Amino acid sequence: MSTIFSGIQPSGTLTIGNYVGAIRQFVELQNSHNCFFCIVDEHAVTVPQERLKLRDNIRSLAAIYLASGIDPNKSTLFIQSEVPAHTQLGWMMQSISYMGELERMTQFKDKSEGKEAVSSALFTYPSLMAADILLYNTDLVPVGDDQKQHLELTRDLAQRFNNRFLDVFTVPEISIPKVGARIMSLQEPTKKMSKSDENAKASIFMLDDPKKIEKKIKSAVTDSEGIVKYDKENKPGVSNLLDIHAVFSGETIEELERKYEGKGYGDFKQGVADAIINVLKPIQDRYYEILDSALLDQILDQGAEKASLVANKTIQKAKKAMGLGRVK
Ligand code: AQP
Repeated sequence: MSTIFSGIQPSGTLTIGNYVGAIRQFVELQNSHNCFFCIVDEHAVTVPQERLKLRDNIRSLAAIYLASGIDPNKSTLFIQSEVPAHTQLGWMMQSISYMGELERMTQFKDKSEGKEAVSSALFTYPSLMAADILLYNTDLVPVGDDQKQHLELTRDLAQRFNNRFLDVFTVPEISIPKVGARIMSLQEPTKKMSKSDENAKASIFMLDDPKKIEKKIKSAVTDSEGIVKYDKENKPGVSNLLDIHAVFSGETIEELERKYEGKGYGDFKQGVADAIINVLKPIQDRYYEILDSALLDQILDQGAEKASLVANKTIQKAKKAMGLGRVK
């Protein structure tokens, strides 16, 4: 059975972009793969976080994973900072990463743009991400389109390590969903939807109630044409809403274009909102049942233990390959 690793940052409440690009795929994949799903809190602190808020976000993300259908009997769910092997291998990965390749990462450019103080960890984020993935002998990484560049670097680092030292790492493949690989901001549809976007109207959060979802979809930026047609170049707002509708209702873009032919954006937007609410409502109900339960802690404890067993073996191999420590 091949192995899957993927992580999500607890940097805010998840958006429907995170759901579509990541979690939704995970739920399917856990039936046919050995899966490790991680709450990557050490990545979240590469930008400033409020201590108590971060703690809440970590727990909330764990509950969202479970409420969305991640089954702890099939998948290993754990918190990155509870498995120290991540930062250990992260350092080894940094030592074989080049400044030039890290400087080319668009996420670093986007997140550092216009900021006075940028942490060095934000710069070396992709090296830690490579470590996260490589620790588990991962064959496949399901992510949204925005992570493609980081994944390509992970593959380069794995190959570089294997060639320079010993053949320790599996070189992972990337899996990007066919529809909804990049859900865009509702207010600026040429920019991706993000959980840390300062404009709350730009994102639909997985815990938004039905009224809020309807309101945000109604105020989503479209155009003055009044025609529901997929055209990313000229109609980015409508195309984004079509992508969202398709993913949440299971209809194809063509079916939706036919369904809303001759109808205005009002009906279309109501359809988009209904499709999202139908999927999110049961997830939200389960979320509130799980959030404060002792079971959640048990699952995370067991997850950290299971992940550590695999990760520590890889660390031993990687240390030996690099000549770190003593021969035992
Ligand atoms: N808009 C999106 N459309 C599709 N997939 C998306 N992902 C993120 N945004 C979209 C996918 O969600 C997973 C988790 O992402 P992350 O939390 O590790 O970091 P991110 O990609 O930087 O996500 P955000 O929401 O934009 O977080 P912040 O605001 O903290 O930077 C990944 O698989 C990602 O591809």
